[in-house]
Amino acid sequence: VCDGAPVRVITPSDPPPTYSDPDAVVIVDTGSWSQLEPVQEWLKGRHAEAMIVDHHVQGDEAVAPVRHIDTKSASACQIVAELCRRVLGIKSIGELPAEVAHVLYLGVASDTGWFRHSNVSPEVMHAAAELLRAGADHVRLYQLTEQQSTAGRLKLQARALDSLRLLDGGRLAVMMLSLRDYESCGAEPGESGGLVDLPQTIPTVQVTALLTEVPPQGAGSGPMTKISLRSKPPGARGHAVDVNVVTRALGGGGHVRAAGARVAMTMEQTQAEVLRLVSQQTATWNG
Ligand SMILES: [Mn+2]
Repeated sequence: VCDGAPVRVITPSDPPPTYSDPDAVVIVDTGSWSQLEPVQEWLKGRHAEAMIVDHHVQGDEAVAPVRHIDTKSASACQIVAELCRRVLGIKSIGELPAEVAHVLYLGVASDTGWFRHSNVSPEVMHAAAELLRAGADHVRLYQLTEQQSTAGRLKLQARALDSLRLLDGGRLAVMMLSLRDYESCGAEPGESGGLVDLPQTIPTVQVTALLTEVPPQGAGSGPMTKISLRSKPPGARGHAVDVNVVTRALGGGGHVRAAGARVAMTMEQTQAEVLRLVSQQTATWNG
């Protein structure tokens, strides 16, 4: 995606260099220590130079002294596009350099489910139009991100769908993927992205949950489950589940419509907890 741009990717196995001494650190799309853990020590030494640009509700105030947060933005890239416009002193986002617009378009498109989710707004469509005007290659981005499936991922999708259970009177759809499922499908841990959305095609379903078994974190560690939750926006009756409330009760966080957590439980125990917390919200619904 960043073809030719001077970008360096840092991963937990390839940590940020201790010698590097940046003038500023901008943290984008998160503001919580839980998600910044691999670089937490590195960041703490650069606290005075750190800034957050984010659109999530959650965040730890201690992460950075400057926090630019707009929870109404569909995507952090939408905020970054506007900041770039101001930094460059140009009239519109449509005048951004093409290589900058290109990567920002990907953030805007993927955070809105390619302009289908409830967070789509006139503002985000306008930003997307301007990013196209600036030269974002949307066809190439779609191929690079949405048409890169593997046989393993498709088999994993079959496993997930096969595990589907409808609970809470058909309002909650739960799918589970064990470590053995990944292994037998020849799939990598990251290959379950997007699967959580699939049961939303069932009309009665209000909340979808994908529970995945987390590999043991060392000798003697107990079971761990990763939870991904999605909820549909209010329908004709005006009912909707706030999945952020559910994951917060389990030590996680996110958005009203999309949230996640990691818990020290088996997948079956996790399902019971998710069901209990979702039905707390749906119990007040009439019909
Ligand atoms: Mn985001």
